[in-house]
Amino acid sequence: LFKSIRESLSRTRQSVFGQIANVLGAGDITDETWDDLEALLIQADMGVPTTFQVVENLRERVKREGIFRTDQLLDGLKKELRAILVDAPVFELEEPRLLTVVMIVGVNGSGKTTTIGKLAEYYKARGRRIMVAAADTFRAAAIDQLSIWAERADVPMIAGQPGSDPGAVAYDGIRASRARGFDLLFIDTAGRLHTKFNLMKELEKVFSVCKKSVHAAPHEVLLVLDAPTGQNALVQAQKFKESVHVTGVILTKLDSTAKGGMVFAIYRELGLPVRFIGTGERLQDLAPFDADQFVEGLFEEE
Ligand SMILES: Nc1nc2c(ncn2[C@@H]2O[C@H](COP(=O)(O)OP(=O)(O)OP(=O)(O)O)[C@@H](O)[C@H]2O)c(=O)[nH]1
Ligand SMILES: [Mg+2]
Repeated sequence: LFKSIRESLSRTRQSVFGQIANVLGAGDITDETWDDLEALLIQADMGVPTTFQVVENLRERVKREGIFRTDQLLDGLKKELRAILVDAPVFELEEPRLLTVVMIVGVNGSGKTTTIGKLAEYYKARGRRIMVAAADTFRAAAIDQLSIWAERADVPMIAGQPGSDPGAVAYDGIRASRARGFDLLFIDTAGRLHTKFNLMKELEKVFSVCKKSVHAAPHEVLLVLDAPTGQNALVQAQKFKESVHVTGVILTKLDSTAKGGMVFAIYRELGLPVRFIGTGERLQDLAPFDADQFVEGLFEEE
């Protein structure tokens, strides 16, 4: 059974957003109300600039709508939170074409390889013909790890020798997908040494191989961010954005953290849509992101 976004928000809800409803007990709105709200949102890992914007917009809304009691605030807060999650552009991964190429990038341990297994399972169930390519060639174990997930999802994998050129593996993946009629290729990449120029250069190479080999490829470059790392993940994200054209985020391990507020910072500060949420360690623990469900899930028990 697939775990829902709401279920994986239970820690975030219990430790922070659930408290907001309590803080907004009946009474008149005062300066203290705004201070308390601000403190809670920052505690939710929403980031300072995003928190300020939400609170500022809510204050304007309150003025406009003539609201003066705290227990009337929650509804407006939900609307302001929802407004941060602007509608995403078309998800190219789901557009019909002969071959869709998707690069999966992110620091080591963020959940790239696991997520590729989950994505393969998810899209296979939707009738796609999927192949995966092991372009994380830095570690010998990385290839084995992807092959375990490929086997679980029952999809074929293309790999090279450990230490071989990641661009060549990506190229082989593209060629094999075409030759065998697969329409969706996920490319796993290395995550080590993200502060060194080397890794970013490798990613750029993989990117340019995709670009040269398939029209408009890579069609998506999905950055895997580890929710428990909170605001640090945003700093990493900027580095990846500087070297490859990142098109979206997959936020993993939401189930094991209270830092769900990060989603708002991803939209507002990185300007990237969240496409999927990692909800656990199993093959099925992946949920497509839904902004309405997400905002409701922050406040409501199942
Ligand atoms: N709870 C939870 N754990 C997850 C989730 N996604 C991944 N993990 C765990 O995170 C750990 C790292 O996952 P990997 O897929 O190996 O990460 P990676 O980015 O490929 O790491 P490198 O190959 O070292 O760069 C594993 O123990 C996974 O089980 C998730 O959504 N929830
Ligand atoms: Mg990996």
